[in-house]
Amino acid sequence: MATIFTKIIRGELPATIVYQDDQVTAFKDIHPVAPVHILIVPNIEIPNVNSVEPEQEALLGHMFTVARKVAEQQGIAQSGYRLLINNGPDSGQEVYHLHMHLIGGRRLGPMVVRREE
Ligand code: DGP
Repeated sequence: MATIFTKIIRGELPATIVYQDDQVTAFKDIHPVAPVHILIVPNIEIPNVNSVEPEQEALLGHMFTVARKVAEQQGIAQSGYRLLINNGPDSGQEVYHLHMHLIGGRRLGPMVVRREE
């Protein structure tokens, strides 16, 4: 079964794609938490960081150069942005196809809200 992101990458489901090459695809998050909220996704299915392999290091590094390009394209390279990867249940990962959130366009506040124990 293809993941929902694979279907977007193949053009089988609609999405606003802002960048695509033979290794990664970047598209707007359907539930944005900020004015800019883009998902940068490898074209191959890697469930999450627990599954990454040493031979995928070039691909994983490429996700960062694409993040740089997309941040510039979206006009937030200088104002700043956050890159975030959820991994597993405690993180709230919903889609088990590795993806980097690129979030910006406003002051983002603390990375994780401190919880009173
Ligand atoms: P995560 O919790 O890190 O697994 O984030 C999954 C994100 O994917 C979440 O912010 C919403 C987004 N998302 C889920 N389904 C779709 C979809 O069909 N299209 C788009 N563009 N984004 C989606």
